[in-house]
Amino acid sequence: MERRKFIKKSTVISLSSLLGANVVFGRNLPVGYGLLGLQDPDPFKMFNKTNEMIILNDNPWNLESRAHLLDDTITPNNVMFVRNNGKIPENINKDSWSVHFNGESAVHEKTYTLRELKTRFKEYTYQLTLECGGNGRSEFNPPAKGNQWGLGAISCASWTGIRLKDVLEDVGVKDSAVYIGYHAADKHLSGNPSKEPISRGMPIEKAYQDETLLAFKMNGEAIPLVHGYPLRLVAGGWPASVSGKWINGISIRDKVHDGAKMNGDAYRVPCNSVAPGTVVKDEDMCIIESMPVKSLITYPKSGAILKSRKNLEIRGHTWAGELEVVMIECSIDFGATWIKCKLEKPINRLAWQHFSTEILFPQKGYYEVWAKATDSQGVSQPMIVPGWNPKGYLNNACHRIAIKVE
Ligand SMILES: Nc1nc2c(c(=O)[nH]1)N[C@H]1C(S)=C(S)[C@@H](COP(=O)(O)O)O[C@H]1N2
Ligand SMILES: [Mo]
Repeated sequence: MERRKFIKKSTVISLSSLLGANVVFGRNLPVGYGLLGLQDPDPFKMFNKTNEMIILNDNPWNLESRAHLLDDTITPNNVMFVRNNGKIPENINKDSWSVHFNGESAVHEKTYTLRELKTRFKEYTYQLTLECGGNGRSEFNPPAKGNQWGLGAISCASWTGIRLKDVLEDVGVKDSAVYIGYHAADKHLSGNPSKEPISRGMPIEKAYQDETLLAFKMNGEAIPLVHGYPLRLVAGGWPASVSGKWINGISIRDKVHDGAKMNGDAYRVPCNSVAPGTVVKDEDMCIIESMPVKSLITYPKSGAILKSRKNLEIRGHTWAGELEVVMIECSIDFGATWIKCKLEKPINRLAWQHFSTEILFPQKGYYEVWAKATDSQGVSQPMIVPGWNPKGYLNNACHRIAIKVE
């Protein structure tokens, strides 16, 4: 009878260090046995995220944050949402990375290495709000297909890079230019190399804004791979799909860019509002530009219990696409009355703003705290899910949290 072979003690020790835990019955492991704990790709470890994030999809990877995780004034990497349309590029070499500029409205075709971009152009740092156009999609009825985002597809990190406009001017832009389109290194899920998973862009005016960056740092460090290393576009205040990750090409177009996800229902909504469920003709759909006014209560966590009747601090962030938020109010009586909260100015254009207030609840019981922001054009957040659209974009309904006072 053949004796079963068991793995060596030294192998058990190295497995334990990989797992971060002692393999207690390691001496019973036969040679060649694959430990489950090692086989599972752990997205939290892989992407350096807290395991409180919500996995919406693993092919492609999509992870959502939660309101209470987003309490920091600047969103750290470990709680920043992840949105991918294709396969994350592998084996990126920053030393050979380059970006090719072309298009009908480019005076010259030109290729820059990443090093040239970093050394030839001036560096800027801005805090920029990136919200997925589909943030809040899960609340639409009839439901919309796609990742069922709740509240957590929003971030405001500090981005460092060069201005897209500086590079565009160096390339030379013809008067005929109306749009730029981006190209990136991620691969289509089908595996077809001639298909791009996403190739969106922005009007030339947005490309020329001071804050529109080709960024190579996030929160002072190299951008994490999943967020676009080594170079990404950041166009704050617009649906984050405009902020292409892993950028290796920019086309200067004489028409609206027609890359992947620029047409049909993708990142487009009915130009005029429609009844829920309506089939909308292609020519009646408009590309989403500046995102609507919105806010998020990040402290306390919904469901918090106050052990006695005392002042409770409420705080969070608010943003309004390209506009500023000028007022934010809270209600503890289901919207019957509202109190104004303290509101900070944005640190720079297109950064989210912080708000806070203190609430003394009148008596024991169950409450909801609602927050409602108003932008500089006098437009406020709706109480309920607004404007149905086929893909469930732009849900900026008020955020509510539950509080129990004992
Ligand atoms: N190359 C590339 N860029 C991309 C995407 C993508 O799939 N590929 N997704 C876009 C979308 S839809 C969003 S919401 C943001 C998400 O950025 P994040 O994953 O860094 O949070 O990246 C955008 N840029
Ligand atoms: Mo998105």
